[in-house]
Formats: sequence, structure tokens, C-alpha cells
Amino acid sequence: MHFDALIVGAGFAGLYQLHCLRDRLGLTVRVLEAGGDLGGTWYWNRYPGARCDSESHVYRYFFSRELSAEWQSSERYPGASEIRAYLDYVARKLDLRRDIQFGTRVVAASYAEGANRWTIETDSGARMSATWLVTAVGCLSAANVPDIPGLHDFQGKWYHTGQWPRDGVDFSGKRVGQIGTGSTGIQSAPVIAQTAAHLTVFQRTANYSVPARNAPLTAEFNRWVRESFDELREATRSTINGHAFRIAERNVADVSPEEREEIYRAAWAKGGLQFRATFRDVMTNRAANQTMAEFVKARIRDVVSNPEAAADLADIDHPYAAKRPPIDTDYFETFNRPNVSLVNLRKDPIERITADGIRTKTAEHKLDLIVFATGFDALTGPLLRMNIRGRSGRLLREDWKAGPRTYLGLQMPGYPNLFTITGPGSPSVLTNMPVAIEQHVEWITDCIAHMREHGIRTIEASEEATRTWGEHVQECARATLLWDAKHSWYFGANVPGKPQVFMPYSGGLARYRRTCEGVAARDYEGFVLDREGASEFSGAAATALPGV
Ligand code: N01
Repeated sequence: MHFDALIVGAGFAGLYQLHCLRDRLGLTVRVLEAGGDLGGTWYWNRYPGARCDSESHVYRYFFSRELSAEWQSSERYPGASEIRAYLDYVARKLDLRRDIQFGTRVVAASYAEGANRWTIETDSGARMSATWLVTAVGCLSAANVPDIPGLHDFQGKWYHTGQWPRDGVDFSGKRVGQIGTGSTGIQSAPVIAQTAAHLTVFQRTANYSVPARNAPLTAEFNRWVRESFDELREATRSTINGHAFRIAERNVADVSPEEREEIYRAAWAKGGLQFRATFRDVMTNRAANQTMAEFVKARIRDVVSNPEAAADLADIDHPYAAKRPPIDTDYFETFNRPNVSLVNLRKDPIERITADGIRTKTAEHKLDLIVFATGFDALTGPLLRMNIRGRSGRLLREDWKAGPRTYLGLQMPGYPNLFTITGPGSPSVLTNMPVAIEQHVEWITDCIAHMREHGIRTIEASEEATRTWGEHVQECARATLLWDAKHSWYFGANVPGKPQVFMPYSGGLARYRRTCEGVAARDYEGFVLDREGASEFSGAAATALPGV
């Protein structure tokens, strides 16, 4: 079957891309989704405590006032099931499901030059083709289960948080081991501890966390959200990270130590990602960052009553927010429970998994169940596992051997008419994702509309623009303290053998948006356009995007 466009993935990105291409441009479109339902990341991440750390009033689409106005969020941060319900609501309103094929994993995609077509193959052996291929596969969707010796010997059950069973997992009466203390592990441990007989948390790198201070939302707040649509939309589009809060204009050195402490305490009491926004130089000035880091470490020591556990939890080896900063509900408090213990893998590394638990250098931990909160093969993993082949059969996996190469995180040279939503080299994971997604989807939609209007057969990132952009992405990261945490997944360091390249664009979403707009306005500068070919579109005449 042939379509104008195929979209891979039915999360925030795939749903909006379907709406834009089908309902605004009139293209024939099919969405292919590996999961059994909508949600993308949120379909798979059903682990205990799964919740977004963007706040509900901005973790949503802003392309439609009506869609936003009719949705009521129940809590300050949306839980995974509420996000799935929201996406279901959007899909119903826009009648999206009829063009989505669930339970269908794309296992290969290849471009045929003569026909100017992408052909994809699914895990059931089906083939489909399209003029445009848009990957909406998410940045954090390829689960990373570490290759720890002995996993096959384990007689209990084990789960990765990013592939959580739809029916949930019953921890009651079970001895549970959790490996990993990133954003996920920090959310799951407190919830698992509530019902497990015992929870052992295996920590390799100690992590900062700030209280989320989640709470139910009042009717008054929801009314404010409805009435503030324009302001919220404008704020998310003009801030560095797509959130509605702004980073303070002051530097740490502008205030006295007493004032600074007061500012940190107030931000701590308020909770959430805004904690980092209290000073503008914490991501660029080591001494400034250290004040923030020390404040958080002091809070950890305040909360955790066992001094050894407190010391292990506060023994953090990187600047605050150089790795993705989590927010939590009672994470550090959890270590005061009698049924929770911490193993510091830096002192006592895992030797192997055995039939009945985990053996570290100094101890045997008997377990009924292991939870891998061990993260993802981020950004590149979801794309590479699709076996994408471009011109002359070139393989993306080969082209990215030394790290991802993209232009604006939107396209790669050698892969015409293939667009990657929030791909490596775009702000993506450093932002409030739906805002970054909307910007990409709208840019891609405008681009395809432009191609149709002007009879452009193919668009493809140029080699030179890709090289320059790649250097710029590294330079931007180097100018921040993100560069200091070489063991973060932003560099791909969590997956053995993965090239160490800083992957997301850290120059800020607002600046990035302007860059993309400028590129389009200058006739898609940095892209190669094939204006020769005849077009073969089945949709209605090209239309400009209304309202975007
Ligand atoms: O994954 P991570 P995540 N032995 O890679 C440890 C988003 N997110 O799923 O740091 C022992 O951050 C690893 O240790 P180390 C968010 O963008 C958002 O938690 O590599 N330990 C680390 O502690 C986030 O950043 C939300 O030394 C091993 C942990 O596993 C991203 O998803 C919620 C190990 C992995 O942490 C990923 O977060 C959740 C090994 N072999 C996630 N391998 C919200 O919006 C790995 N680890 C709230």
C-alpha cells in the first residue's frame, strides 16, 4: 500500500503529525505504532510512580485553544495514566485512531531513489511505501537492560521500567531489588517500598533530587489555565526550555549567602524543576552551581536518618543538573523506612545475578523480583533499531558509527524526505517535550506544504550544514556544565560501545525555533531541494497552515 506519508509512533509527536498532514494538508497518512495503544513513552512507562515532571498546565498541546480548554488536569504533575487519557481525548476529538495501526513495529525502512519512495517493513512482514517518512519514535523508548552476568539464571521475575506490564506488578510480600537511581528509579522506589516486604536500591551514581510537591489542582487553577491560554503558549514558546517559568536574571554572586539560602529554601518549598531557575549562571559557572549542589546535599543529609545511607546518597560526583535533574515524592524519606536498604555499587559492585538474587562483592541479596530502572539507549537507539537505509542502500547505523549526524535534528544527508521529530541535535530532552514536538511537527508540515506548492521532489540535509550544525551542538554543550557529566546518557555513556557525543541541542528552544524559522525563510538554507521532479501527490492542493 502506498501513502503520501508514513509516521512511526503514536505518542505526542505522531498524533499531532498525523493531524497536520492529514487534516491540514489533505495527505493520505498511516501511523504505525509498536504499542497496543496510544501514548508512546507513556504507553510503555507504567512503572509505579510514573509521572511527568513538567507541570500539567504546560505538558499538553498548545496548537488548539479548544483542545486545551476542554481538558481538566487533576494534579500539578500529570501521572502516566492521566497522560494516556489526555492523548485518548485528543485522538477522539480529532478522529485520529482510524489512521493508526497498533501492534506494528517497523523493523526496516529503505529509500528507493528512482521511485522516490520510502518502503517500510513491519514485524509481521507487511510492506508499505510513502513519499515522506516521519519518525515520531520518541527519545527515550529503547529500553536499556544492562548486560549483567547471570540474569538468565534468575528464578524470580524481572522487569524494565520502560517496558512495564499493562496489568501492573504486585510487590506485596516480595523482596524487590531495584537497579538504577535516575528520574525513573527516584519515582518508583518510594511507591514500591509501600507494598514490598523489602526493597533494596542498588545505586551506582548518587543523584540530586528536588521535591516535586505534587498536589491536586483546584477548579480555580484550572480556570486560570483556561483563561491564560495565550500567555502560557507564549511563555512556553519564548523560554529556553519550553516551560512557562522564566530563569531569574540574577547571578549567584549578586546576592549575599543569607539571601541565597533564603532563595533556595523558598524554591525547595515550592518544589519542581523551577528550583534550577533561581539563578541564571548555575549551568555555566562551577562555583555558582556548587552552592546549589551543596544546598541539595545538605537537604539529603537532613532527611536521611541513617548517616551511612545519607553519606552514600549525598556523595554526588557531578554538578547539579549536569545529568537530568529528577524531582521526587518522598525519595530520600524512603530510606528511613525499615523495609528499605541502599547498596552503594561504587563501594560494593554487582558481581552477578544468581538464581535467587544479586551478588555484590561483599554480600548476597536474596530477591524475588528485580526492577531495572536502568534507562534507555536514548535518542539514537529508537532510530537505529529501525534499520534505516537511505540513498544507494547506505545504512544509518554505519553513518552514525561515530555518533549521530543531523541537521537541526530534523534530517540527515543521504536520507531524502525522512524527517526525525525531536531527533538528536534538536533541543528535545532538554525541554518540555510537547512544546519541542509541536515546533518540529509544524516545521515539517510547513516544509511538506512548501514542497507540494513548488513541485519539490525531495528535501535532504546537506553534508556541510550537517557538519556545521554538529559542531554547533557540541560547542553549545561545551559552554555549559552539561559538558562536565561525561557519564550521562546525554553523551550516550550509559550504553556500552555507544559513541560518546553530546546528543541534544543545549542552545535553548526559543533560539532553536528562530534558527529553524530563519532556515525555512531563506528557502530551506542548508537543505538540498530537488526541484526537477514531477510530484505525485494524492492529497488535495497544498494549503498554508492556518493558525501556526
Ligand atoms: O534512566 P537514567 P531513567 N548497573 O539513564 C543506572 C526521562 N524521565 O529511566 O548514573 C548499575 O537517567 C544508572 O547509573 P549511572 C528523563 O529525561 C522523565 O531514570 O549510569 N546501575 C542510573 O542510576 C530521564 O533522564 C521522567 O551510574 C546502572 C539509572 O540506572 C530519562 O527519562 C521520569 C546500570 C538509569 O538512569 C531516563 O531516566 C522518568 C548498571 N549496569 C524518566 N546501568 C519524568 O518526566 C544503568 N544504571 C518525571
